[in-house]
This record gives sequence, C-alpha cells and structure tokens, in this order.
Amino acid sequence: MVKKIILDCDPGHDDALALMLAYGNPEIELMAVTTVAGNQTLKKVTNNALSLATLIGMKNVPIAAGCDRPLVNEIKVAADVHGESGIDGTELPAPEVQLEDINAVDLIIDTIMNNPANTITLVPTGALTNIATAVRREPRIVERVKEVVLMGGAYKDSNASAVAEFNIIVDPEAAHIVFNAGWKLTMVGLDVTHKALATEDVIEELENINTVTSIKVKELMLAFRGMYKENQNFDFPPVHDPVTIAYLIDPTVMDVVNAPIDIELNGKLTRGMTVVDFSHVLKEEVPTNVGVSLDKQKFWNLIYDALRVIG
Ligand code: PIR
Ligand code: CA
Repeated sequence: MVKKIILDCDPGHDDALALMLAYGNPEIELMAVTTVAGNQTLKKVTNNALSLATLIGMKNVPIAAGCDRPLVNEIKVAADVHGESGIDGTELPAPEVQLEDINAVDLIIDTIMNNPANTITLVPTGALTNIATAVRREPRIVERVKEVVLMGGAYKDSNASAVAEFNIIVDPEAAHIVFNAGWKLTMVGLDVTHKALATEDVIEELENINTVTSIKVKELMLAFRGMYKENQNFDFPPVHDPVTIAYLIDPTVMDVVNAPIDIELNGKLTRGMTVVDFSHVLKEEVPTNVGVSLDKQKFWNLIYDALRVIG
C-alpha cells in the first residue's frame, strides 16, 4: 500500500535527497512539503524547497512555509555544513512552483484532519517547531496520525554539542512536545545516519545515472563533503534525512528497538540530549522506537532508483 507522508524539512543538502527519494519512489505519496527554520533561515530553506521542486518537476505537491524561529531558543543555523544559502554547491533553477498561501502548521493540521484516520505519516527532517505547534493547536492530530518517523537526536553520537544533535538542540522544547505526544514515533538519529555516507562509489553512481538531477546531486554531495571535512572532520558527508523515507519504503533498511525516549531541557551540559532508555528491554511496549543500524547498500539503491524515476 502506498504510504502518504508529509515531509517537514529545512533544505539542506540531505533534506533535498529526502525530498527526491519521497517524490521518486512509487510507494510514497507526498501529500505536502512544509518548511521550518533550521539549517538556514525560513526564507532561504523555503526558497530552496521551491527550487528543488522546480528541478525535479514536482508541481502537484503543496509547499508551505511554517515557523521562522524555535519556540524558546534564539534562531541557530548550520551554515558551516550547508553554506550561506542552506544548500551551497550547485546552481538550482529559480522557483517556478508557487508557495501555498497557508501556514505550514495549518497545512499539516488540515492534511491530517481531512484524510482518513491512520493514513498520514509525518516525516520531520528539521527542527520540530512546526510539528509541536500543530500538536498544541490541534491536539486531535496525535490520535489521527499513522506514525512519526523523524531524523533527529542520537544516543551515542552528537554533532551540535557533546551530547546533542542539531535538529533537537535547535528547538528542544518543540522536541519535548513531539517525543512526549504519545503517538507512534521512530527516531532516526545520528548513530544510524552517520553510516549513510556519500562515499566515492556514490559519486560514481550519480555520474553514471547522468540525469540533470543526479548531476546536481553529485555537485551538492561534493560541496557537502568539503564543508563536512572542514568543519566536522568527516572524510565523507553523512546524508541524514533520506534514511527516514528509506525506512518507510523498506523497513529492513534499519533495525529499530522499542525504548522510552525523552528530551533533556534543563541540563547545563546536556540540554537537547535525546535520552534513550535501552534498559527498558522486555518491559511493556512504549510508543517510541529508535533506529540502531543501517543497510547502506539498500539505502543507496533506493536513492538511485528514485533518481532514475525522476529522470
Ligand atoms: C546536518 C544538519 C545540521 C548540522 C550539521 N552539522 C549537519 C542538518 C541535516 O539537514 C539533518 O536534518 C540534521 N540537521 C542532522 O543533524
Ligand atoms: Ca534537515
């Protein structure tokens, strides 16, 4: 059965690939693309979403802009790995698709409430500000959503403090709301996404596919590699966000463990940490799951297939 999803994102090199995988895979139906401030300002990431939609010929999916800052924190961007534009490294077409005249939070709520219960999956790949705001504004979405599969957090790795991941530390209060809402939620954190590296063989395959989009993706991956080398000391850049979509398409891409997860809000050193209780094994089931492994080849093959479909 085709899975209906809303992609809530902040493009972003890896968000761009999540969008392409969702659009190019026949088992996913994109119901909406919504944007949130994160990797760059709301204005920039929204413009990037519109340009990417134009690049891949995505004309029939509504795109709406949401929250322009975190709930409590000051705005914080990731120009060190995504650049000034949020998606440095290639020339993207000027937007030819229109931004919806509705806020992302309202579009998320309307899409969930106007579709049958248990049919819409939320896929956040940025800070959780839009999703948390939607939960507070229309609490009935919690019961109605099928599940939430998000990129964010980590249980061992980190990239934005000694213990926190960027999407969570940008808006910890929003993350607290989303992780504690009670809906089925799967966390795809850095421990998994740091295995989704755009290595040399990936660059070669993007060249082989040789479409306008695959060549743009290659350029994006090379720029991402340079920034990740310089600022994070990685030899190859991790492509975080599309792991969520790949897992929805093929659950054998990632093993998950059922475990309580909560968000640290008060720790002086640990604010924004996703605290995963692995000692919970064999106790009663909780709504939260955490990804723990990645089948790298299956993951990249899904990306290649989607790029061939997009053409
Ligand atoms: C990636 C991101 C932010 C900061 C760094 N250093 C790397 C973005 C990605 O788009 C992804 O959604 C998440 N945030 C990974 O932390
Ligand atoms: Ca992102």
